[in-house]
Amino acid sequence: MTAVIRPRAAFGLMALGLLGVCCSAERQFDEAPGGGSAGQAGASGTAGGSGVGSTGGGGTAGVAGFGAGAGTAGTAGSTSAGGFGGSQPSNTCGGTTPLDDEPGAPCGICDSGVVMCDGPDATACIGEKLISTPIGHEGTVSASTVFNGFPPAFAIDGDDTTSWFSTGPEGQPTQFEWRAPTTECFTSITIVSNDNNANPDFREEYGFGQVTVQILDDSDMPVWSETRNLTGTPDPTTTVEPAGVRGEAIRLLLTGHESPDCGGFSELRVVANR
Ligand SMILES: [Ca+2]
Repeated sequence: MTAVIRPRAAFGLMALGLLGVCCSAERQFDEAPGGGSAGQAGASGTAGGSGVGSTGGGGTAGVAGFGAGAGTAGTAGSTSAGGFGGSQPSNTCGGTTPLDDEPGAPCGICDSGVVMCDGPDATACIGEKLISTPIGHEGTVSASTVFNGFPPAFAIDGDDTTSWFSTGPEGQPTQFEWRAPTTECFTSITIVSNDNNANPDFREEYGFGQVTVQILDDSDMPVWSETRNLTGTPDPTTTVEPAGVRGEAIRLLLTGHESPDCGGFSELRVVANR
């Protein structure tokens, strides 16, 4: 290393010439210009978290060497690996697509099923009851009027040659009620005419002009209703399909009596999902 002559060195040379030896001064002069040690490499950055997708942080800068001269620069820390791509889950099934129905909620006919996950981005209605069951014979029946010898029970005996008959118009709709032992999920209600009555004389002119079918809840409040015309005679066999309405009774409001002294039908068919 070439010594640079500085004022202090000049003084040293001068002192050497004048005073002979000044070792300590010369030793300091020889060692001072040496370079510092290399800086430490920066630490590697921390990898980004899984699923977040952010890039990992850069390494920290190397530490400069010590000493009078600058040390070599520290090596920058290696760049960390980026996080895995993708977005964070945003629905309760683990996917990112908004779900149509929330898992755990009731679903299906009469809320008989439960919404469950069907993969990360879909749901399905599980456990829905879809078995159509004829239950007309399980009910108890009554009517606002009864023609002697033709009781309401004739309308649920499974025989379309027998009919219930009322005593004719009564200033308000004639009512026929069917009541279940417990709540049912109604899907179909059919009124069968007198067309096949055992007595041919009863087959025509003993029907009605219109029927309103109501489903009643356990407080006898209507929760569903549909009105149908019964044009012609015998009345057309008429079916209404509530598509799954929970209730405990069915009420028919019958108007437009075809005869002033009698009117009825042969069967009330009731279907429920169980
Ligand atoms: Ca019958």
